[in-house]
Amino acid sequence: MPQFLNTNDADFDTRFAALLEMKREDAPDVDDTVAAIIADVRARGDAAVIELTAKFDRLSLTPETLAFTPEEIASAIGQVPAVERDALELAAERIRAYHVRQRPEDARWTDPDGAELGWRWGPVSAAGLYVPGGLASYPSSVLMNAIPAQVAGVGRLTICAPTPDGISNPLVLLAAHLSGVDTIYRIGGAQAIAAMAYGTGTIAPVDKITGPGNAFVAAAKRRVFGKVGIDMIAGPSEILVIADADNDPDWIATDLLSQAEHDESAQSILITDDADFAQAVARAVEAQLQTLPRAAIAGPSWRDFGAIITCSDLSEAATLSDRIAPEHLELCVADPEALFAKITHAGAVFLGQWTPEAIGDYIGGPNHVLPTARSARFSSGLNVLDFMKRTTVARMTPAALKAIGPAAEVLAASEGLGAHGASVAARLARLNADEG
Ligand code: HSO
Ligand code: ZN
Repeated sequence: MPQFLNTNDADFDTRFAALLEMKREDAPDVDDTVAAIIADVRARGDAAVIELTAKFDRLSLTPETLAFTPEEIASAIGQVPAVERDALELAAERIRAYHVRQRPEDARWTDPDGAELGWRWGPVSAAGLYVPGGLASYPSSVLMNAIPAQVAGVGRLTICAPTPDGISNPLVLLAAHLSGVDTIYRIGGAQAIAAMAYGTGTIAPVDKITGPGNAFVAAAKRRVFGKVGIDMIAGPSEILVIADADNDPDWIATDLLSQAEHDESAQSILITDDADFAQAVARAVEAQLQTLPRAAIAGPSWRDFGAIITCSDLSEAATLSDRIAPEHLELCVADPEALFAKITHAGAVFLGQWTPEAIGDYIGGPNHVLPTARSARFSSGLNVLDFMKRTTVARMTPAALKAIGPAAEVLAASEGLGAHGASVAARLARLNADEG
């Protein structure tokens, strides 16, 4: 059974605070191992990557076979059934169309002092995407990571995807192909992150690394940060559903389970203003868990971290939601726009009962790489800007320098930085002389 909370209960504040503080993941301490792997890859390049891949993935490679050949990619893609290919193509198209709208504008203007100012956006030169192996090898996540990079104009896109025992997922290769990535290395773990960050004889280094991974990958990303940029370190998935009584309890139950089935540490929460509906959803979840294929994952997640909160009205629901700052927020209420207006912190919002969160995971268009663990308070989902940087630009005319230069001289003197002041003063002196 999940936790049941009611905002009218005397102990609500304490219990809600405990829910927010709940520690869901015990990250194993792999940092020393990861540090050694990174050092090894830096020192020995390809040889280290090949040895570590043989050890962890039971796969024997040479520098020539580190990457899939175009023929291998084409033949794997050829195995994908047409329905799956069509669905993935539609997803890629829709995700691209959404992300194209995120392309930022450059700016240039002349201010009242005559200074020309602005900024110019440009892509990072090369990005590396990590695609985990095993259970969480999601083709949809390949699209969600690679397409924003491609739309940003990143020149070179590389993927690292482990293939334990040589087994790869054809849909991952197809998703890579649809996102314009043609260099795919069959390596994973901390060694893949190190190879992308520092480069090896065969693997060219990148400037930004994104994509989810296990504890080793997360620790490696933290360690190479600074040498390269990284995206967020993703935690287990979360969903918060705010629903009024005018919903089918079965639909809401499935929505809650849709994120619970990702991970035993995932968290699904329902907030409703109707106590009977709360009970109906709880019963529906239990019933569905009897037959859900991934009940062995969703069940523990729901039991250990799930919660059903009954509140007095939807405004109160919005306030609680903001304190949770969920990764995904479904607003299954009569007027979802009005409720959305009251929400400040959420990674992605799904309006109305016809918008299950799974639409956002696959096909809606917005990105599914989203801030978890309450980080929606200060960060956003993966987007085109994550693969771009902004260069500022300034140009002075003589008149502009005359207008604002003297203040720079004053500030330079107050900081004791003589050359700073002199570089302005020299130009102002020339202007005064030319005029004089
Ligand atoms: N809901 C997950 C993403 C995902 N779902 C991939 C299905 N496949 C994290 O936001
Ligand atoms: Zn999902």
